[in-house]
Amino acid sequence: MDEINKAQREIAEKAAKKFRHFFSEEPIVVRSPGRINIIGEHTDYNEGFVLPAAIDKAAYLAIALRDDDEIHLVAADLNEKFSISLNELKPVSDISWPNYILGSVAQFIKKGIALKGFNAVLMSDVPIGAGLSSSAAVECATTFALNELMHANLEKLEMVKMSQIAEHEYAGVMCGIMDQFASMMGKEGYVMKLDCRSLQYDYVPFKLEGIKILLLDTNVKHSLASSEYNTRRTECSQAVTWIKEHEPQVKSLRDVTEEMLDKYVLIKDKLVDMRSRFIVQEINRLQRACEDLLKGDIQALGIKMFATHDGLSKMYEVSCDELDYLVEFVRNNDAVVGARMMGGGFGGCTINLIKEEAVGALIKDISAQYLKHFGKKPDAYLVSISDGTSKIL
Ligand code: GAF
Repeated sequence: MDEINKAQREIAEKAAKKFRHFFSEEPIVVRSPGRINIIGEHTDYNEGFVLPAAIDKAAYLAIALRDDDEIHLVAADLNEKFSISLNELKPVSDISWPNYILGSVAQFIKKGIALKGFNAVLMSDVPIGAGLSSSAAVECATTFALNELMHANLEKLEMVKMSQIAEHEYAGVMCGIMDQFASMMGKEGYVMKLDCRSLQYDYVPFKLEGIKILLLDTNVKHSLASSEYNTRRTECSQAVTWIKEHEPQVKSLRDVTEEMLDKYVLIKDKLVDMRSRFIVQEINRLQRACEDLLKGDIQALGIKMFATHDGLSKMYEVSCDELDYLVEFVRNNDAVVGARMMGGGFGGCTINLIKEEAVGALIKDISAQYLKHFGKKPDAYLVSISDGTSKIL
C-alpha cells in the first residue's frame, strides 16, 4: 500500500472507530476530497471551462443503514449531533453541516429512489470556509455512500449533479458544477479540463518538475460569499438577456465576445459590463492556459494566474484586502510562478505555484508580515492532487 492510501486508510479507520463507539455496528467509510482550481474562476455557471483537481484533504463519512426512517448524524470534529426523520426532511437553520448531508438525501427522494434511515459519523480535514469546497466534499461523500448502500447504480456524473442541487436547495448557494465535479471525479496527478456546458472533460497531467502547490489561507471566512455569489450570477444573466435581444443564438456568456459587450451591455450598465467582461476574458484565458500547460510553459501559465487574480479583484470584485495582500506579496518573487485567489472569494485561500526549495522561507516570511498587517496568521497547506470520491472501507 502506498503512503497516500495508507494515510487515507488511517483516517477512515478512525471514522469507523468513532462510528462503532456511537452506534455499536460496522459502517462503510466513503472518502470525498476538497478541490483546488488552477484557473477558470466563476466560469462554471456561465457554461465556460474550469481546470480543477481533487486534493489530499477530504471528508470521510462512516455510515450504515437503519431499519427505520431515522437519520442520526455525528460531526466528530465539531462534537455535534443531529437527528431527523426521513419524513420530516428539510433544511436546518441553526447549524450548517447537517444540510450538506440532508440535501443529498433529498435528491434520492426526489428521484423516487427508496431510502432507509441511517447513522453516520462525519470527519473532515478540509478546512471549513477556506474556499476548498468542504461542503461539496460532504455532499459527494453522502451521495456516493447512499448510492452504494441502496444499490442505486447511479453513474458518477449523475451523483455530481445531485450533489450540486443539494448545495442549491439545502445551503442556498446557487453554485456551478465545478466543486462537486472535482470532488467526485478527481484523479491523482491530473487536473480536469471540464466544459461546463457539455460536461465533457479531459484529464490533463499536472506534474510540474520542482513546483509545489501551496495554498495560503487568509483565515477570513467567506461569509459574504453566498449572497454576493448569487448576485454575480444575476449580473451575468442580465448581460445575457440584453445581448440575446440582438443575438438570439447566445445562450450564456460562453457565447459572448467583448464586441457584443461593447455594443449591447456597456451602454446599458457599466457594472454588469465589467462583471461579464471578466467572465468572457477568463473563459478565453483558460483556453490559452491549457495550451501553456500542455506545452509545459509554466511561466506563461503563471502570468495568466496573476491576470485572473487582477480580474477577480478589480472587475468581478470578489477578492478582499487579505487575498490581495497575499498575492501582491508574491507577485515579484521569482520562486513563485503564479498566484491568485481561488474559489468563490471574499476570503479563503490563494493558490501559489512555487519552486519547491523556496516553500519554507516564503511561508515564514509571509506569515510574519501578514501577522503584522492583519493581526492574525495565515495558514499554509502544501497540497497534492488526489483521487476523487471512493469507498475506502
Ligand atoms: C464556488 C462555487 F461553488 C463553484 O461552483 C464556482 O463557481 C466557484 O465558487 C468560483 O469559480 O466554489
